[in-house]
Amino acid sequence: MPVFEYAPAPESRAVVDIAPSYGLFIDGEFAGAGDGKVFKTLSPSSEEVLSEVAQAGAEDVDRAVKAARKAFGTWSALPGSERAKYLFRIARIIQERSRELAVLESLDNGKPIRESRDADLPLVAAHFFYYAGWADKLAYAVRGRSALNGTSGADPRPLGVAGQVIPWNFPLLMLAWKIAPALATGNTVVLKPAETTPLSALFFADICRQAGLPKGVVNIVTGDGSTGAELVGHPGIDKVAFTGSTEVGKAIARTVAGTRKKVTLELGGKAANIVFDDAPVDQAVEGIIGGIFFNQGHVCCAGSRLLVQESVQDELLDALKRRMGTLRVGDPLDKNTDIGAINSAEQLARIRSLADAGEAEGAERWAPACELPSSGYWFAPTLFTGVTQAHRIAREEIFGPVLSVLTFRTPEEAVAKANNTPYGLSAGIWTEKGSRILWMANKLRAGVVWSNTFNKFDPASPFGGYKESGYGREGGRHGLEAYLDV
Ligand code: TAP
Repeated sequence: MPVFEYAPAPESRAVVDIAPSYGLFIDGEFAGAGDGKVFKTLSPSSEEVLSEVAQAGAEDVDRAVKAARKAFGTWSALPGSERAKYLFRIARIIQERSRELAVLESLDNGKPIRESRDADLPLVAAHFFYYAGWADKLAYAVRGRSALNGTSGADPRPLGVAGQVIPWNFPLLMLAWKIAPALATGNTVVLKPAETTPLSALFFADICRQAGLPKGVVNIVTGDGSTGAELVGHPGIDKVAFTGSTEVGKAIARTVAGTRKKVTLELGGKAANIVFDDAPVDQAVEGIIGGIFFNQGHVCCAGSRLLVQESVQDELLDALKRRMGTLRVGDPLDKNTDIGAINSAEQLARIRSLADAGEAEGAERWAPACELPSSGYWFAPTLFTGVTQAHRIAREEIFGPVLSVLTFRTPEEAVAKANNTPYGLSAGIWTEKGSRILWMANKLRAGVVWSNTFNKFDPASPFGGYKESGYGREGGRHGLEAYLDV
């Protein structure tokens, strides 16, 4: 495997101007936390401190919720066509500033610039365009509603103030999934980005000002889990939208139980990517590579379990290993990089410990020869064979570039193994047989099933899980219902 030492790329770096410190964005203004607390955000590829960011406490969260409440009256009263204009404006500014935002995201998160530029940013803009289009058509947002209550043509009502908490793996994209439908439906928001990736949300706050969005409609409170818990528990919010781990999702469900708050949870996953013996090997290999190594495997719907039909196991694994040997790990700002930095020291420690557990439990570990950069957080693309369903690497979400390979003989066995997980977010099927795809898609307990592709996203398509992967849907028309009083 080629080795790429981390070397700052001055040219790309110059397109983004990161201030030495940032305040919270409340009621249209940036200001420090009431108690003056701050935390540092660093680049996981170099461990360089990028900026110092305000750590919101209970009083700051309270101020943000009150600002959102004050703004709700006028924002929700605007005709949908007027709200749409703001969302279209935001979408266009995101496109105009996409180079800057892509570099920022790669610096703060560690993801390859090719991915932030070609996947994250276009999808972020697409979400705002898509939901802008819905803002004046909300009477059609809830299926069957007009027929049920006879209010044909009347818009369903927004919920009020949404408290939104997002993770670090797709910082700006998760923000777009949350903020675009909330604003289109007339809600106002307080959003908390993850502690390790706060910067793109703060740049987005600047975009809101640039777009002339009325004060208080979007508020950004940066901080750690304690800030998230303050927001979720605040009595002034009407809706909680959370994306993150199943563990924190369960804690949030307990917090909001018995309150008036409506909640949607997008949680973890352990997807099966299922390859049948009639699948074109080269195409399947590309899908497996993209399924697990895209975004360093920090993807809730990552195809982290490869289920391969026994008769093609050897051929497929040979081709997969050859392809893994061509992956370039290193500087996220290098356009040739395939796998960037692991987002944090904590996440790296978790990936290492689960990979070590895989070896200790008897699975066979393989990685291409790979010397990793000396500073920053890195993990080589790794493959485990001889994995059984009892192994931790087959059961637990690793959220890193680690693939566990299991085999099956019959479609029934593939379905049983794929469904043998507490999660149910996504799955992939590789076969030439259309009837088998339909049969499998019906049997798989996964919110999204891809066939002969993987990790394909579209703002018009609903996304969400079964079982411990959460409840509620984001994206598409379904994503509007989560923000409407139906
Ligand atoms: P978490 O540790 O759950 O953190 C997610 C967010 O919740 C962060 O902003 C975090 O703040 C905050 N938080 C932590 N404790 C909280 C609490 N008690 N109350 C309220 N908020 C709290 O997850 P993560 O490590 O950032 O992200 C990885 C997980 O997200 C994976 O399990 C992944 O599968 C899941 N994920 C799911 C999806 C979908 S769509 N299903 C998409 C992306 C990621 P701090 O960052 O400061 O801890």
